[in-house]
Amino acid sequence: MRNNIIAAVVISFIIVGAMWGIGNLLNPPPQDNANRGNGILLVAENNAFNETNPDISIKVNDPKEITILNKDFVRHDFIVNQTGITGINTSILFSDQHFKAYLVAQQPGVYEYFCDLHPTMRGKIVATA
Ligand SMILES: [Cu+2]
Repeated sequence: MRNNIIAAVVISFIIVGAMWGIGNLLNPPPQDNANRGNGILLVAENNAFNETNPDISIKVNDPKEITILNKDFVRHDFIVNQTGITGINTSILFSDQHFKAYLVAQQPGVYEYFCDLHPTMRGKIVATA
């Protein structure tokens, strides 16, 4: 009887472990994907994007995949809303949520990205022809 209980517990651990492993294979965390190809990863943490709110360079009419990942304890969002570039609004991202979009500029220029909740979280998107 006691051995049966121990066996059941051990088997449960093995099953849960296997499911976790399979789940990670099928749906890898976004960090693993974001730097593949020409994608951009912006991590919101400590009230900044990638620590320094870096400039993002793109080419006009050349869509660039962008992933915004909230690794913070507080909520963030990510907004682009100017004429000449396709708008992005992630809405509120809670901890560990991410959002994928494409940056697409129709006209050369310097645009702004920002978090609506934190005035220090803003940076530039530089679109060249
Ligand atoms: Cu924010």
